[in-house]
Formats: sequence, structure tokens, C-alpha cells
Amino acid sequence: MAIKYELIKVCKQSGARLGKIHTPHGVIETPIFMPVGTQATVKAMTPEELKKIEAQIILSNTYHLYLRPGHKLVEKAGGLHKFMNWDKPILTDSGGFQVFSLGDLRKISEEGVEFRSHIDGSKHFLSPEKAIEIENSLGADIIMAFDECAPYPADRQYVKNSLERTTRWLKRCIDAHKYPERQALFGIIQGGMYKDLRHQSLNEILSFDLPGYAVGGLSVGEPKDLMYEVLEYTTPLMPKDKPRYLMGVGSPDCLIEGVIRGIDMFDCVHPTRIGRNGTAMTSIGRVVIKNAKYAEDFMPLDPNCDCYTCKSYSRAYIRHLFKAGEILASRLVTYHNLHFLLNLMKEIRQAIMEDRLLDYRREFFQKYGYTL
Ligand code: PRF
Repeated sequence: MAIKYELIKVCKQSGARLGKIHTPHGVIETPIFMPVGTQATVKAMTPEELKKIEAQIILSNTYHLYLRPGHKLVEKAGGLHKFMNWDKPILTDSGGFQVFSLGDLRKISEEGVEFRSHIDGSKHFLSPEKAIEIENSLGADIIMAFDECAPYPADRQYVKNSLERTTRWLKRCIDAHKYPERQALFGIIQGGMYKDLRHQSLNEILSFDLPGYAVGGLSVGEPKDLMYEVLEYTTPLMPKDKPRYLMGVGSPDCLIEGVIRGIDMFDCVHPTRIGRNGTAMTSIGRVVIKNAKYAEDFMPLDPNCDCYTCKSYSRAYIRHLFKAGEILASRLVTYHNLHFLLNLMKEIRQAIMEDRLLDYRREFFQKYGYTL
């Protein structure tokens, strides 16, 4: 197997897991947040900067890299690691989710999904075999199966058909995968918000012996409490000796709640996207830096933060950069937000180590302004 999960300990207070994932490009300490580098770059960040804030693994996208610059080109460059100058672990998503997000631009069948490019309108076809071919060319350490993420809300019959097709697609992904010894293929559990369908998907997906499993189909517009409920009856049935990945989740409260419910890995565009728009996540809640009240505020974005942005620049200066349309503005807030989330995960790991994750949640929520 390409990767190996090592369970280090379970928090006595919360049941959360502390672990390590051994990959061909090094060890990842879990629970972990993966910054998103959709187009072979984490927007506004150099790999060197990512290393400074201790990013351990990043995520990239099959759909985008297939359309541009093309997976064959990335393969010619020596693979994605070499192409983008990132020598630590990478995970690629299969493109299923991105294609389904295209709405009217796509058509689903048993064979796969026909869609039009968001770039030039050209017609393409993604299937389990094609997605894996692309992921094999890109060469990430962890590759995701080609699945269908049902929308929310969706009726039972739709979700049932869709999860059953996802299982058949997983079988085709496994058969198409050329490098199981150096790329770990993860299966994705679907089933929407229906308990029996989640259990059906679990049974089907777990019948394939894979190096890791993801929970998909969550954070698609449902209330947070509903997502937590689905996790509560899903994760206890997942293998204890394999990593568990909750796809597309990355707000601070959901990260903590996800870890408490047994999740090891997360990704989300949230911190980088809101950062580019001028919203900082800080230890005392969100700071919307364009707000007039920061015009003469010479404090750092987060007074309790020791990242490069916070050690060097004031809110007033960063606000000025945004107002003036300077690209440094996006860079500085992205850097801070990723540092903030990676540091949150580090504190979560420490709290698990010391059996006090529920105490940590209470303190964090109080400071951040969340209600428990
Ligand atoms: N499937 C895949 N990628 C995803 C999701 C999914 O269900 C989600 C759901 N939030 C985010 N990214 N392949």
C-alpha cells in the first residue's frame, strides 16, 4: 500500500484521534487541514511560504488540471510535485464534485459525465477510468475515486441511485488504477442526509479494501447540526486503522466538531477565498479588514498571532492595500488565514494528546464568538 495510517492515541475526553499518515513524500500528522491548490498553486502562496506555516499536504484538482494545462503536460514535467515545486504530500480530488457543480453544463450517465469546460465551452467526458488516468498522470500521493455528490436537498430515490452508481464507479476506479503501490486510492461514502442510505454506502464502499475513506456529500448547504448528526452515525462504522477524510469542510467550528466526531483530514477553499476578499480569521473572531473602523487601527490582524503578517503589518496598512487594489493585500491575509487554521489544527492535536479537546473547544468557541 502507498500509505500507512498510524493511530497514536484517542482523546479520553472526546474520542478524537491523533495519528500519522506515512506517504511517499513524508509523514502527515493528523488531524490535518489541507490548503487547496486547485490549479497547481495555493492561490497567492509560494511553496516556500506554505512550508514556513507548516503546511503538510495540499490538495489539487483533476478537473482543472485536465482542462488546463492538461495532465499529459504535467506528466511530461515529471508529475505535479515537480511541476509546482512542492515536494511534500499532495492529494488530488477526482473532478466528480467540480463537474457536478457545473449545473446545466453537464449530463450524467452510467458511463460518466459529459460536461462543457468553464473556460472555453468545449465538450469533454469524465468517467471513472478517465479520472484515474488523469490522477495517475498527476502523480499525487493520495487520489480520490470518481463519485457523485448528490445536491441538498435531494429525494431519497435520487440519492439511492446516485450512491449505488458511486459504488459501481469505485469498482471501475480500482480496476483502472495503475500505481496502487505509490498512489493511495480513497473511496468516498455518499448517501446524503439519509441514515439508512449512509449505512448502505458504508457497507458497499468499505467492502473494497482501500488505504483510506472519505465522507463526501456533506457541507453542501445543509444546516451544520445535520452534518454533525450524519458524522455521528457514519464515522463509528469506519475502520479504525485507516484515515478518514471529510471533504470540503474548513470553518474553524466544523474542523473542531469534525475531529471530535472522528475525522482525520479536511480541505476547504474557505480560508484562502475569504482571505483574498479581505476577511481574516482571528483568535477573537472574523476581521473584515475593509471596514472603516480599521482605517486608523495600528494593531496586527490578530493580536494573539505570531505569523509573518501579524508580526510585520497593521490592520490600517492591510486595509489601505485592499482599498488601493494592491496584490500584496491578498497575499498577506491568505498567509495569515492559512497560518491560523494550521495552527488551530496543531492546537487540536496538542489537546488530543493531553485528553482535553472538549475543554479546548469551549475555550476556542468562547473567544471566537461561536455558541456551543
Ligand atoms: N466528492 C468529491 N469531492 C468533494 C465532495 C464530494 O462529495 C465534497 C462535498 N462537500 C467536496 N469535495 N469527490
